[in-house]
Amino acid sequence: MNIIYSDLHLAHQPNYEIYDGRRSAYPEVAARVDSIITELRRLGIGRITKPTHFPLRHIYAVHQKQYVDFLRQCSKNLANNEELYPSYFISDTYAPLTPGTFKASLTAVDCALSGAQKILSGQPIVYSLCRPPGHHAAHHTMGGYCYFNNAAIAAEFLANHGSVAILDIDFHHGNGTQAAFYNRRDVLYLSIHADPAQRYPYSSGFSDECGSGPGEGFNFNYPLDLATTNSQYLAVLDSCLSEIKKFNPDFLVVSAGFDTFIHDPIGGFALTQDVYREIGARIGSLKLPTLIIQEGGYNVEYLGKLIGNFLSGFKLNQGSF
Ligand code: Q9C
Ligand code: ZN
Repeated sequence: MNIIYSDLHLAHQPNYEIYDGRRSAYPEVAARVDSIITELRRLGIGRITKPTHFPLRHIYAVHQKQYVDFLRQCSKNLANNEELYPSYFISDTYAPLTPGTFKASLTAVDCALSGAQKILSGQPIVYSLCRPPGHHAAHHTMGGYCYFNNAAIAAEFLANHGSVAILDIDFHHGNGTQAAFYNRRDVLYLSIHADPAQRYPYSSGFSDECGSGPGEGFNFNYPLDLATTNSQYLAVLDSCLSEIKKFNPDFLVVSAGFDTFIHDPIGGFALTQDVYREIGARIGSLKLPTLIIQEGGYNVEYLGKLIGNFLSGFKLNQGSF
């Protein structure tokens, strides 16, 4: 298994988010990556390589050019330690721009695309350790700790070579990813997440959002109760997996968030650490070429362990098919 990682994410370290009108601690911290990489090194389960750089046109396939230009220019013009919430381009108050945001976000995209490239060249599983995460970023909006939609950009890249299913297991609905492929039938989107009536992003992720036009029937949302247990979660995962089998894609992209963990500080179903091995194993049993993209997960102490479990289970079951 290949693991794509770069330390350039360190350029992005916001000091605060605005929650309920007040400044509060920013949960999407750089230490998340240390937690992950330390555990993956300890387990020795993959070969860690740096991303290569890809041209901006891959980002323009998902995001508006003015939005990309704005992010670049704005990051450049900010003073040290300054954080900006640019009204036209934001969907909420959880994604500030800082001087290093553009560079870090571009690196996260490079991690995703480098992973996709490896999948195209025949690797069965790649884990792209993207930070910042991406699935809330839409055509011209940042939000929910996300700036560029790493998973959507990688899926679009893979879609030039075959059909793609995106399975989003972050605690939050991937509103940006859903929107990117809502009217497409060559890219299936499925998401298991907290009921948006109760949790972020509030305005999408309901079960009646099924796709539109030619994409009707190619979008699946599974909103769940906050008290969801391991066995309830696995049953819903199985429904997703049977939809994916029916669709029979050439590639699978997993938007892998670990904020579903019971002790996550901002998310959290009732899922315990061992279930991630089983979640990985079941997804791996599809035996599809799979690109795993890191999304959320904010319990820094456990995060590495959760991902280690997930990838170990995945690898064990997928084998090298
Ligand atoms: N103080 C991802 O997991 N809610 N984004 C903030 C907590 C925003 C999560 C409220 C959650 C965004 C990628
Ligand atoms: Zn999340």
